[in-house]
Amino acid sequence: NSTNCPVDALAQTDTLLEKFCKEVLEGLQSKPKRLQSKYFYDKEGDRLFQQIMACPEYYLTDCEEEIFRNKTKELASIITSHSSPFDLIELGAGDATKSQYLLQYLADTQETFTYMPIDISGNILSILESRLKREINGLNIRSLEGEYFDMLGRAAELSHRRKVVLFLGANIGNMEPQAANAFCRELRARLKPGDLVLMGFDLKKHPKLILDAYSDRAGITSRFNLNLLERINRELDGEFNLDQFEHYQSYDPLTGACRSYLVSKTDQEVLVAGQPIDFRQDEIISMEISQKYDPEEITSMAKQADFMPIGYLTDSRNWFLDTFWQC
Ligand code: AVI
Repeated sequence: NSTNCPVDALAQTDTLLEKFCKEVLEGLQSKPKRLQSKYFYDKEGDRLFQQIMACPEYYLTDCEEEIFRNKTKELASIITSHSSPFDLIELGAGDATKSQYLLQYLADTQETFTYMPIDISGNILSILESRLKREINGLNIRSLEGEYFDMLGRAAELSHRRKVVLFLGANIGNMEPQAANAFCRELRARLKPGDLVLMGFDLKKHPKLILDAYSDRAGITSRFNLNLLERINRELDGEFNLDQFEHYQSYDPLTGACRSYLVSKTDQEVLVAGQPIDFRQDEIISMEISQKYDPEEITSMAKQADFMPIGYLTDSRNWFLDTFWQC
């Protein structure tokens, strides 16, 4: 089977690395070629994503931060309106810049809860954990490294309180719309009546604003995409020449799909984990979707997954929306 990894060249016991290898080879042997954006986030990818969030064109973080900074009390009151004790679980917590406002507020108002950040990057979790312990007095924190649902299962073993699940930063947009619907259904199936979800969506807006956010002038988004090829070189004995690929971004206002690609500049053969991968000049690798929604689509996504939308908050420009869904 040509998609099998030559695992003898790799650490046999390292199942994460084996999965990475298998999924990379499957993606590069598909037509069209694709890679999964969840693999962007190694140490260098984490660093580049921090830089993207600080780019003037990348409005998403500023918008959601504005909601969490200016509307902390409203957010907290929806969470605590159900008077039973809760734990806060954050899927794809990253550096938790936005949720930190909420955590601080809940800690200041004497709520007793455990914060369980889940992320695929152990590197970002350890940075996060030491910062939050330093900055929020007495915060109970239990980091969980791994894929969302594996770690949600682990969180359910550790917590017997009502669950409030945060899924912020428009992370849902990094799934194809059908996969996002399936994700919401699965999330609902794993929660119980009374549990709450707080989810962040980037809204449809002027196409140029969206396209600019993903093709910043400083070229950081381009490096962020190319870093996955570099990661493959580092971890899977890849032989990509980064100069032979370029970043291309598109946004389709009809569907709300904002997509990134890497384009091969020449005909070339690249070895990855010992397997030859052929590229034609101008052939693309599909890298990431950042889907944009309108409020009606968000409501119907909630309903098809059997959640009840109970409230939402937006930033002052109406560019970003955080919605509460009740189980
Ligand atoms: C993490 N995620 C929501 C980001 C986004 O906007 O899709 C990742 C990203 N890709 C390029 N820029 C930012």
